Amino acid sequence: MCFDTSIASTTTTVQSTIVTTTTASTTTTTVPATKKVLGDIDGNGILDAVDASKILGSYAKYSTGSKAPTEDDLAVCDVNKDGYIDAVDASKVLAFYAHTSTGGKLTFEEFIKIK
Ligand SMILES: [Ca+2]
Ligand SMILES: [Ca+2]
Repeated sequence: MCFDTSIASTTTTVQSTIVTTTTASTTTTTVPATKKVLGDIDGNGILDAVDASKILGSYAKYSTGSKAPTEDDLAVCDVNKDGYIDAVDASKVLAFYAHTSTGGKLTFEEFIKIK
């Protein structure tokens, strides 16, 4: 007699236990490095006297020579791109602030180029 090979298809219902692991997403509130806006030190999207004074603060900090500005500092604070964070950068921000507050429509980049 022939052995019946047709195995009764055992429908194995694999009970996939969907484990909803709530991964505690540590939301680090660090601003992405790509979102650096020239001159906007405090990152509030507005260039104003606060940013200018922060640039001056950086200038004071770095002028002692005890600490060198980081790439990020330079990227944001060195608005005229001369490699130094100084009063010139702060005054550019202030001048731009004056420009925008009097209805000026130039972007900061455009403003730096012509002023
Ligand atoms: Ca700002
Ligand atoms: Ca500069």
